[in-house]
Amino acid sequence: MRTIATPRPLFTALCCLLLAACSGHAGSAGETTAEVVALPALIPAPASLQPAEGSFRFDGDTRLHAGDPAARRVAASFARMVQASNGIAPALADGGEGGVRFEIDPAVSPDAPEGYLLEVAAGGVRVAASDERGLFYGAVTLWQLLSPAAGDARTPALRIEDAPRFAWRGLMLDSARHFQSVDEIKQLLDAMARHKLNVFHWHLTDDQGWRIEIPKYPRLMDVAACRIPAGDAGRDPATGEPRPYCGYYTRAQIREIVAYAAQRHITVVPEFDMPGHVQAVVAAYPQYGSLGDTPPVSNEWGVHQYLFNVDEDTFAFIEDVLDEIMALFPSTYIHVGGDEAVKDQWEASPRVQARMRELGIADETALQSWFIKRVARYLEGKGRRLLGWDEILDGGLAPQATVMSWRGIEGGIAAARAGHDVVMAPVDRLYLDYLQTGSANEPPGRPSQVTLRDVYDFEPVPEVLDPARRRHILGLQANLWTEHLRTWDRMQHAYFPRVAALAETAWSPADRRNYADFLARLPAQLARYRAFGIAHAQTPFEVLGEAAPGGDAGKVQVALENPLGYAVRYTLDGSDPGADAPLYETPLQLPMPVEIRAAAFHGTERLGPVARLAYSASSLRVRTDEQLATCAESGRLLLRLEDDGPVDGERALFNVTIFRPCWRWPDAELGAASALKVRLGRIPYFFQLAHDEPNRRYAPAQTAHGELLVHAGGCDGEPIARHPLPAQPGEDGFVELEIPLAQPGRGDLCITPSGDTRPTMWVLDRVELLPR
Ligand code: TNX
Repeated sequence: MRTIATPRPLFTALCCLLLAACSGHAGSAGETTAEVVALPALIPAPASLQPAEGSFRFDGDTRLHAGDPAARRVAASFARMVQASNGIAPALADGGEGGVRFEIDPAVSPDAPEGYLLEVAAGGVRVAASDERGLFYGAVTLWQLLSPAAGDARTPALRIEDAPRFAWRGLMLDSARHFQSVDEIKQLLDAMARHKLNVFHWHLTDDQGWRIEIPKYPRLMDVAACRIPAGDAGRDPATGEPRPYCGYYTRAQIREIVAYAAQRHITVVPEFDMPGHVQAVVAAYPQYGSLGDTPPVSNEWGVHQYLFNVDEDTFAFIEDVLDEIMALFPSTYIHVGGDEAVKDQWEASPRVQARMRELGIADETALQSWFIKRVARYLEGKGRRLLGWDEILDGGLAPQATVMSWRGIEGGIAAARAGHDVVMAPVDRLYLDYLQTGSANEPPGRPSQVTLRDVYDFEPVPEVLDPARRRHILGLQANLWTEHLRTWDRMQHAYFPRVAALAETAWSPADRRNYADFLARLPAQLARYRAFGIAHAQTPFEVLGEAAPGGDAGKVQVALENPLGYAVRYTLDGSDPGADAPLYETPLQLPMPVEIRAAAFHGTERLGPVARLAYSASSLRVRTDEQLATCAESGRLLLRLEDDGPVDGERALFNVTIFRPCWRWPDAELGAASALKVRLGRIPYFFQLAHDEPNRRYAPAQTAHGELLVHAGGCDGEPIARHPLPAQPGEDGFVELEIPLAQPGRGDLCITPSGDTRPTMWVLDRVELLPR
C-alpha cells in the first residue's frame, strides 16, 4: 500500500486517478498523523478527484444531515450500506454541524442529473446533486470511500466531481433458461447500484420457459412455465417419474422487484421475445404458432424453429400480454427480442403465406419487419418505445425503435447511421456466459473467453461513426444467458468481477480508463464483495500451471500464470505461500515428483486460493478435457457442459465441441506409449442448430454402438485404432477403455467417437498414455 504523507492539492485529476491505483484499505484510526491516509480505490473511477488536506473520521457517532425528502431517502440508503459493510449505524440528525450532509442543490451539475459533488474535509462531508439520482451515486461513492474497512473508517479529504459517461449502464439476466428467486434478484440489484449501473434488462420469456404471471392466459403459468429437463436431471431418481423444472414471477413479486430497483435508481426493462423464441408459448397456446402443432416446452438449447403466426388473434394475444407487462413495468423501453427467428415455419405455413400475400409483403424478412413495426406502433400508442436485438434492423425498422447490438457492433453502427438509438452488447466482449479464464475450475458455459480485460477495454462508441451520430449510442450492457448456469453461485461467478469492469467502461470518462490502475483498485472491490456476501469468481485470482517435460530426464518445466497478471508467489516445501514467498519470474525447472503451491498477490495481500500443482512422470502422461485442444473445423462451438446426474449434488463437467465431438493432444509422445486409457462419460445431446444442422459431422459407425476412433495425425484420415463403444456407460455414468497403441514417434493425437449418437453423446473426461 502506498500512502501520501503530505497533501498534494495541485494534482490534476488524472494524476490523482493514477495515485488511486496505489491504494488499499482506508487508513486505520490508530495512526497518529491524520494525513497518512491512502487514496481511495473507487470503482468506477470518478470523472475528477482532487485530494485536499487532512482526513475525515467516520464512526458510530457520525451524524447524517438531510433536509428534503429526496435527501433523506438517500441518507437512509447510505446508512443501510454502511451498516451492512462496516457495521456502523449512522443516525439521521435534525440539526447540528459536522457529520455528513446530503443536499439537493440545483447548482450542482445541472445538465447531468446523475452527476454529483462530494467534498470530504476534516470537519465534515458534503454530498450534493441537483437530482436524487446524482445524490444517490454520491452516497455510493462515499460508501466506497469508507469500505472495505470494517468498523470505523478514515477517508482522506478530497473533492470529487463526477457524472456518468453513458445513460444506459445495463446488465441482463436470463430468467427463462434458469430461474432465480426474488431474493437473488434483489442481491443483483443491490450489487448493480453499488456499481452505479442503472438498467436491469430482464429476459423473461423463451423457448424453455415463460416467467411472467398473466392472469388472462393461465396456460402460460400452468404449461409454459414448466419443462422436463433432458436426461437424468428430468427424472425423480426414486420413482423414475418426470421431474419438471418450473417457475414464474407473480405480479406481486414483479412489482416488488420493480420497486426495489426504483429505490436504487435502476429501471427494469422487461423482455417478451418474439416472433421467435416462443416455443413455450406455442406449447401452451398452439393456435398462436405457425404450423398448428403442439410442441413441448423445450428442454434443449440453441436456435429453435417455433414462430408466432401473423393472425389478428395472435396480435390480440401479444397486445394483451404487452398491456399486462406495461402495467407492471413503468420502463419507457419494452424489449421485444426479435433475435434468431429462422423463417422455416413461416415458409412452410400456408396460412402465413396467404396472409403475407394479402398484405402485399414480399418475403419473410419483410414480414418480420412488418411484425416488429406493428408492435412498435402499439407500444408507441401507449407512450412506450420498442427495443430489440439487432435483427430488428433487417427489412427496415420504425424510426423510434432502439437497437441492442449483440452480433458484434456492426448492427449498432448501422442503426446509429439510420438514426436509431443503440445499446452496445456485443457477444465477443460483453456476454458473460462466456468463461473468463482457462481454469479447469470454471463452471459450465462457453469456453471461448470474455476476459475481465475484454470487458474493460470495450469501447462502445465506434470511431468509424460520424461524430454527429455518436449521441445515438446510449451506452452498453453485459448479458448473462443462463442455459449452462443452473445455480445462483454460478451466476454470481459469471457476473463478478466482470461487472466491475463493465461499470467503469459505462461510467468513467474514456480518458480516465486505465486497466493497470483498475487492477490495482480491484482488490478493494473484492473486499466489498466479501462484505456483502457476493460470491465472485475465484478463477481470475487463481494460479494456473503449464507443464512440459524438462530438459533433463526426470525433470519438469512449469510456467505459472495468474490470468489477470497479478504477481505470483510460490513454494516448493509444502507450505502455503505468504507475501514473503519467492516471486515467480521465469519457468521453473524442477525434479519430479514435485508439488508447487502458488497464489496470486497484490502487494502483501493474497487474492485467491492456493493452487496445488503436483507433477510426476505419470501426471505428465495424462490430459483432462480442459487441457485438450479441439479439432479445428469443429472448434466453433465449444461448450462446457455438466453431466445430467446426479439430480442433486455435484456433477462432472466436460468440454465438448457439439458439431463434432473430438479432443486433440498436439504433439503427443505416442512412441513411448503401449496403450491409451480413455475415460468417457455420456450426457444428453440437447441442441437445436436450425440452419447449422447440416454442419454436424461424424464418421459413420461400423458396429452397433459406434467406436472410439484414435487418429495420430490430426482428426481426419485413417484412424490408427478403432475401439468399439458399449451400449451404456457403467453405473457411475462413465466407461474406461484401454486401446493398444503401436505408433512410433510423436503425433497429433485425436480422439473422436463415430456415429450419430443422439439423443446422447459421449464426452471425454481424461486420457492417459500408458508407458511401454
Ligand atoms: C444467443 S443473444 C441468443 C440467446 C442465447 C445466447 C447464448 C441473443 C439475442 N440470442 O438466446 O442464450 O446466444 O450465448
